[in-house]
Amino acid sequence: MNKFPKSFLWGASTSAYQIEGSIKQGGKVESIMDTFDERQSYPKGITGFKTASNHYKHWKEDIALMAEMGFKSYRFSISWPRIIKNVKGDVNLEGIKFYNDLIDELLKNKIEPIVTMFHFDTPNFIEEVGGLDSSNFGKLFESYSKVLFENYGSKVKYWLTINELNMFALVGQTIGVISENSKATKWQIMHNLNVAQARAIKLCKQMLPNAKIGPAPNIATVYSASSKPQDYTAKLNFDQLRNWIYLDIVCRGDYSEWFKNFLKATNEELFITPEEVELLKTAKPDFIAFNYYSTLTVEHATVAEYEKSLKTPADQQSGLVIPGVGKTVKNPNLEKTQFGWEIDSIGLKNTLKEIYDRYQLPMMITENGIGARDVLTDDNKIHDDYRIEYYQKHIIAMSDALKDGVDLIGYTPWSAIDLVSTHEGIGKRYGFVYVNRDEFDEKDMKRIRKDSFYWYKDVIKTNGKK
Ligand code: BGP
Repeated sequence: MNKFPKSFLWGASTSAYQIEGSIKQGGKVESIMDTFDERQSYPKGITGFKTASNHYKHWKEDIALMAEMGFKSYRFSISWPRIIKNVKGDVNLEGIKFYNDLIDELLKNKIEPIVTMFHFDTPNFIEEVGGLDSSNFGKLFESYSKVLFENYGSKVKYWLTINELNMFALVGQTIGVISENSKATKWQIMHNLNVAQARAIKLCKQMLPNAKIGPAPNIATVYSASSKPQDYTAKLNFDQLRNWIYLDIVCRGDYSEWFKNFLKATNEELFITPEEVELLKTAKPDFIAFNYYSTLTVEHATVAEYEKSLKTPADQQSGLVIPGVGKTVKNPNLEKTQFGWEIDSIGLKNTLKEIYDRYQLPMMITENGIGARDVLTDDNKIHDDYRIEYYQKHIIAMSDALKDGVDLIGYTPWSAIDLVSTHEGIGKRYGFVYVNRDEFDEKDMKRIRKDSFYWYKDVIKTNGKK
């Protein structure tokens, strides 16, 4: 018997730059992701963010499909460059209207909007004042947050600050979120993002006392590749640099002693003002949202190995090396997706328990899912039994964690409908709904329900009983 509470927020997730398309329409200005095709090291031209799933035009149809699946919630991101036009903060009213209509349509369908305020698509105008390297980033993020809270605060209860803040520091280059002009260290960028996040949380508390706001990093249990003490040490350190430092700062209000020592040991220094120290102390979240795809297995790595690894870029789930700390290796005990990401549903249960144990805050899983090369049959069907199997196992793991007492309030897997992968194009599909386009040919964008669509509909209807 499963343990999902009646109010459980079943739904799914997307992000603006990966689904909307229409990057030059509706008054949207350029973001760092709009030019990713030209900058990335993967095959050029496959990312397709320019058109993506053209949700900008198909949003009503897409929400109707979510309603048909019985979604209780929908986690989407608002595109900062669709809302703010320039460094002065001028507001794009067309952009405001787009999300207003979308939110109204969700509410009409009794779907709770869960809004990510910033999901990788930094507006390019921020470069004029130093981009992510500068503390100006946080100031501009706060002004943008104010516009969101003013316009949508009466309708949106759940706010997520920054998607996968940890990935900026860890794999920023691979997924294209760090500008080529950036000169700051990854830890300074992380700090500037932490301050931006704290500014948004503080403002939210002031402006919207009934709203709930939280961070949304990618968190994953870390295994030691062996029982060698060196590998276990790598596991402990990796845990910190991959997971905890990003949650400790926001939940506990200060960088941990571990992180301060790490900076000393690596001769790095953060530029932090006394005002920032105060701000970080006070801006506490109401819940923790996190994205989970798989666990990581690590072994000790030398600095030389790190240098070597720079030639093969890491992504969110594999190939990560932290100099002198550790590197991820394959886990022989786990199955893999077509794209080599390991599948570990027990790891999800453990990750939930680890987070809850450490912070005792309500949690939401805001991403989880399987990227695959789905095949459209001649009679327009997608038999994605592998996706159903993946979700089935992860839902059991969530139920088990609930039985063990964790406070989990929602699940919005990735993704509601097909969209463009961060760095592997439209060929890597995640949705419950197929969007008819391929890597090199934009077809009609027709939406087709996958087998997993009907399966998930039943899961929601029975509150996870399947
Ligand atoms: C997360 C991101 C998403 C998403 C997902 C899957 O890190 O928050 O934006 O795309 O990973 O990754 P990918 O698209 O690379 O397969």
